Amino acid sequence: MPFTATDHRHMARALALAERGLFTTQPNPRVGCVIAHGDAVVGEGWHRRAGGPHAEVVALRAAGERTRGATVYVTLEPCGLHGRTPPCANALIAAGVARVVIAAEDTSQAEGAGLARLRAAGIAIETGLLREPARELNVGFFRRIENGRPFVRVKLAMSLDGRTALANGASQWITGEAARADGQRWRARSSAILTGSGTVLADNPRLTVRLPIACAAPGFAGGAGRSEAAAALISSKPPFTQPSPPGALGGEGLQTVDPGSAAAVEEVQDAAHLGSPSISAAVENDRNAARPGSLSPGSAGGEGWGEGEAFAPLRVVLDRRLRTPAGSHVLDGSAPTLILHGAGVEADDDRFARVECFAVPVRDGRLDLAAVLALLAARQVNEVHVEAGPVLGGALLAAGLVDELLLYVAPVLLGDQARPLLQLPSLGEMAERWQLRTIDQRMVGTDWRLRLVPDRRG
Ligand code: AOF
Ligand code: ZN
Repeated sequence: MPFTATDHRHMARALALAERGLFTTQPNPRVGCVIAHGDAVVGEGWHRRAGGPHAEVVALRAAGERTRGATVYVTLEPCGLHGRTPPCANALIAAGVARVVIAAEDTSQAEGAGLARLRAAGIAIETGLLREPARELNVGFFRRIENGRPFVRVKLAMSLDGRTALANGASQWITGEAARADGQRWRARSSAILTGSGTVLADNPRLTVRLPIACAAPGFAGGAGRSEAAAALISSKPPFTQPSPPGALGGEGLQTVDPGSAAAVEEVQDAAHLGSPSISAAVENDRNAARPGSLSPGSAGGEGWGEGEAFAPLRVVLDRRLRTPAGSHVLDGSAPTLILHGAGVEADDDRFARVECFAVPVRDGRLDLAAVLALLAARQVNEVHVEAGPVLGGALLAAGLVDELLLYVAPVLLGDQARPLLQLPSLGEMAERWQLRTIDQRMVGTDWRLRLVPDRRG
């Protein structure tokens, strides 16, 4: 049976709820759930953190007695396996729901037979409503489950003439404050931040998440107290819009939005504008609820996402010879940190006392990048955010391991002596050129932000 406008509206709402877990659910997926009788919503929920109740359970609790005969809209197939919490399939059966509408199938639950159990209990199951945006919201989770490696997003900042630093290495700053704040939000949604020892030596980055406080704090209401960054994000509406791929709705807005900010509301509206018209109404409904301070307890899992609740991404440094010097920020113990090095290399001092060191195979004189990603996937890393120099960025691209380039372009010129964006093998003919596809383009403050997907070559 085709999905109705009501079905679309409820699932869009479930997606907006799921997106509130953007910074907190790792390594779990972001999942939202709406329980309804026709147009009337009787319960809502979203998954907040690993170990906590799943979206369905939160929504069932909110609905109480009104679950009997209801339709459940959930952005991910209900689980049939007992993980950190009991299977949602059982809870749905016990609650007496009549119908379950699912956006995306959960490929990690193949063994769980949750759907078969629901069917056997006489519950009608329908799948695929807004599947694409639901998968987009969990790109890393699905990449890890289905491909055995994390989703790799490489962040780069360059001048208009494609340079990332002066010849002497100076690079702070090419892009403006708004672009740098935007970059922080992409860091915040990732499970790990990856760099190379060259970047550590050159820039001594912290690789921690520093979200603008006004965006992160509960009760953020925009207006006068709004941070620079939030304001910048609000003004970052695209002057023109790429045609979005079918079903890409909200992919963009939903995935970049900070659920606690007024900017979020604006960006979700962008999402609506980019995608299916059925999203707009749900987004409109979510307008006020998107602010943590205005969530009613029980309606969507209690109060919203707050400061200090965000997951701290793992800092990962590729350092084959353990060159990271004492005093580097990445060694300060302020965030979980993993230093990956070649076999047989050992530090003869206590530089690494506050971090974990781990050996990975070396290939052609470099750490084997596929092995690095497999290792991170085994540690439940969903999205990797790469902030590195031209060597590591180029090597990842050349190895076909980049899923997305997040490229900030500043309207400045650094000249031909300055350093290039990516180090890639030299090309003999144009047919060998690297082809990228633009999936989003917009202004962030005074800079451009492009999101690009490398097309596989050959
Ligand atoms: C979530 N949140 O709302 C749903 C999930 O270890 P557990 O018990 O938290 O189970 C995690 C798995 O449950 C997860 O990988 C996914 O397959 C399934 N569904 N997970 O974190 C949710 N509905
Ligand atoms: Zn579950």
